[in-house]
Amino acid sequence: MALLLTNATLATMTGGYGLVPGGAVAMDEGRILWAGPMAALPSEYATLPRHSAEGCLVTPALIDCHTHIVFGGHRAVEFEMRLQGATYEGVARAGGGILSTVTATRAASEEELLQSALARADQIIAGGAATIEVKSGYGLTVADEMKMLRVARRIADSRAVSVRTTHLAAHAIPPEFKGRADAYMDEVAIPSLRAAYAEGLVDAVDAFCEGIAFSPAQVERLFLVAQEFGLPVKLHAEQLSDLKGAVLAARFNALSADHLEYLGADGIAAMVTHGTVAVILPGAFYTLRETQAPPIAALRAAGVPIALATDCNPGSSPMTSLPLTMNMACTLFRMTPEEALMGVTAQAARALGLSDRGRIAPGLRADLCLWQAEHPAELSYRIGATALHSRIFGGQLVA
Ligand code: DI6
Ligand code: FE
Repeated sequence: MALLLTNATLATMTGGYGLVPGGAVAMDEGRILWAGPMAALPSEYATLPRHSAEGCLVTPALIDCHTHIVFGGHRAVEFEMRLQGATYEGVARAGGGILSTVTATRAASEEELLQSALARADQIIAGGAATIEVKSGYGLTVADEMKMLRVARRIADSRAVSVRTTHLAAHAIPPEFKGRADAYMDEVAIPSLRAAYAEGLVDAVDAFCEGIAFSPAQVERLFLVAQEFGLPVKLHAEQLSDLKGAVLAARFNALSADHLEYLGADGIAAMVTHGTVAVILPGAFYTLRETQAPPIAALRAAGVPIALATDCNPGSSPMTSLPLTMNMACTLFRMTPEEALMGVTAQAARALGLSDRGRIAPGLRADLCLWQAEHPAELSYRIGATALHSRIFGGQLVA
């Protein structure tokens, strides 16, 4: 159905905020036909059915480009342990952490996983998202990784949201492979990628490159298989130490390298050369009470696109709000509110390899957010408030 959205302050996110006061957006068949000041509306769109934005700020719908929202159980007890002095890495090495979520995820049925994932998706959507990336990585068997990816795909069947799936079997080494990470790569991570790809369940491939997870050499073997399938790669890199994961990822023309607290100058240079987006995850930094911030100023100076995401996961970032993510990125990392909004729209789209969304421009998907706000900086400025008025998804008004 065609629609003309009127009486809006547009933030088109084309080269910065791209503010258009008194703006309108014409759309049809799920796509934006035209956007600009109402005074300049081409006559061919004047007869479209109208919907007033009632003076709302209108932005591209937000994109959460890094989440782990499919999982069983929760980790509130680990949260308490860390408050009593345990560390994230210590809990992981003692067999808790990610592995406790693996146990709960393996035990859960596909239906149970879907219900809990939908509850989290609903919260992310309530913060303005229309596209959510969802990773596997808590199954760690071929069957359980496929189960997670199937659940991820099903989220889009029952909600007004697009889902992009990422295979992350190389997330942790399960107990049955303890001390045998290479065998895990050969017997689970790579076979599960082949099987999930054959079923059409994979849009991208990711891994956790870290002392408590996989080495760059192990990740490279997985990336070679992704390359064979023509699948784009991403990498959890430099979160807790500098293993030169970003250099490796960039060499494979990765869409993004994510976390990056310990990223060095060599990683930044490689990301510039290969157009790899930096995905910054302030929720994990905050939860783990990290002290080393990612090198935002150096990334900015080098011209690396910077995206933001919730990293919603039960261990290091039990967070489901992109507006709160934006606030944290500004306050903790000194990103500007404009960079933060770019980070959850245009740059998040790049981090997913999606050129059809993330800005308000002709030809792009008509995924929009209407906010009870006058200026886009308000979205980053408020703490924990949701100023979302309503959304338009694929050209249709949704609550
Ligand atoms: N880094 C993270 O922050 C999440 N995964 C990863 O590789 C944490 C996952 C968890 O603790 O459950
Ligand atoms: Fe993550």
